[in-house]
Amino acid sequence: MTSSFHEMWEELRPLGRDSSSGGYRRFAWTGADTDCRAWFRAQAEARGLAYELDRNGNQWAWLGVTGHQDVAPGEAVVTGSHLDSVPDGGAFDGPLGVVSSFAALDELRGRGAEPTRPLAIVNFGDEEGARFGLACVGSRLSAGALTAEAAHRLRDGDGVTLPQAMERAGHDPEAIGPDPERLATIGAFVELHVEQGRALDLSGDPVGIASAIWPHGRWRFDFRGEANHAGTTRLEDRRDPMLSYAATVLAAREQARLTGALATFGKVSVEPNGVNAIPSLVRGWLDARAAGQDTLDTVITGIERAAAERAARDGVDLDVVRESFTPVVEFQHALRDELGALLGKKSERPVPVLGTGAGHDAGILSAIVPTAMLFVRNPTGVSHSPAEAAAEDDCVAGVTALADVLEGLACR
Ligand code: HGY
Ligand code: MN
Ligand code: MN
Repeated sequence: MTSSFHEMWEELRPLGRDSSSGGYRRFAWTGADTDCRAWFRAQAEARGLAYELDRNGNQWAWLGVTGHQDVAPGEAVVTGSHLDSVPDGGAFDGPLGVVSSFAALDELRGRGAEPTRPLAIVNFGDEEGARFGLACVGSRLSAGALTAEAAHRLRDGDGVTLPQAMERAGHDPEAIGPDPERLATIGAFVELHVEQGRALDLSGDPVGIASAIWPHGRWRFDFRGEANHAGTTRLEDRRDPMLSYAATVLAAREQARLTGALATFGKVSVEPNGVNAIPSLVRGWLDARAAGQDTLDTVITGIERAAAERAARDGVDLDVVRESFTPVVEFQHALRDELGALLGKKSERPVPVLGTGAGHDAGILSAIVPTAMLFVRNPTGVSHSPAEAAAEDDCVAGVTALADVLEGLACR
């Protein structure tokens, strides 16, 4: 198993990696994404698994059946994650779950375990939403949480629409939409993921089980002022949206500090973006998350109020658009406890159960099918950065844990 993990990891490692930053740029429907998809398909075929590309561009590899059409409702056990990345992302967020899934299958075969239920590995498309601004597009479309019409309106930073990008990558954009029959085959979905925090490092455990995902969303703040000459326009004559934006960034930080939430402006675009011009438009994207819905509402209201007050002082117009939102996810207790019991058999102490502020396809699916997650220790907690890490021993422990779970769920 270790060798199959290692080989797969090495094959995947160069795909979509930027040599200057060392980070990954595996954005949906780009060449790097196509390379990752080809890798997935090759892994499936090398193992004699039945390969399927669904209407939304999610890839599936089935063991024991010729495809989802052979599977009765609730019969399948499915594992997997995603291969796309944030801009200059790390190697583990997503790929660890996909590579571990194939390695866990190899481990099961090595153990001589005989599945009594169909097993599938999935690579969900466009989990990060790095290109079109909305996370988990593949799973949302399949789950009916995003309509085809709304997806058709998505555009990337260059104005390319999602349908155009799909077409260029050889996928039919007219096919996208809900996939209830395929999802109904899933009796349990288990996503393994690198931890995006330090809870396991602090507790000294290589593997943990997810309890819940914080409610989270993305909001776009458009501050419109007036372009003018930086060297000749008196301060009192300016309508400078950069000032309103800057004050809003500070207000977001303050709201987060006061409430124990998280609020981040990580992406900004400026027009005309000239060093000697007062901007006409500053567009900033807020990512906000909190343990509870009430806290998140308080934070967003506070930030919007601060932005509106400052924009009024600056003579700037403000529009705020909520671009995406995922409510709190509480993973199914029965499945979570089953994972705890399966992993507990081999461990001297209970496997830790932890919440996370990060979003996942598992969270989207949890509204429809029983879903659980395994986390693998991240020694620094750093994620969405080239510095993201996991020790090889911990990756191996993750594969073993996933194999134990799949054996327990599917090989009885
Ligand atoms: O942004 C997120 O939470 C994620 O990692 N998709
Ligand atoms: Mn991520
Ligand atoms: Mn991820």
